[in-house]
Amino acid sequence: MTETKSLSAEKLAEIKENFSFFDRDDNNEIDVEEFTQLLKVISPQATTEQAEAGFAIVDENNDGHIDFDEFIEWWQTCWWEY
Ligand SMILES: [Ca+2]
Ligand SMILES: [Ca+2]
Repeated sequence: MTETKSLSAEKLAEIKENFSFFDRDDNNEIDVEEFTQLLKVISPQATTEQAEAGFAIVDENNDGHIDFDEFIEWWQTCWWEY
């Protein structure tokens, strides 16, 4: 699932920066609360229900956290209005 090799170092650094920004407690994982805040920044009209549904999709291994690999996958596929 990791396609990090196809990403430029620049792109990877940019994603990492975003990941760190939204990982407010710096534990290298994004929990559902952090994800909800993230989604509301990207998409202000998003509801908490949408955030929770989105979180479940991004959290591919269902451990209740989005790790950096999962974040990269999602970031590449979901540009929306960002
Ligand atoms: Ca976190
Ligand atoms: Ca996960």
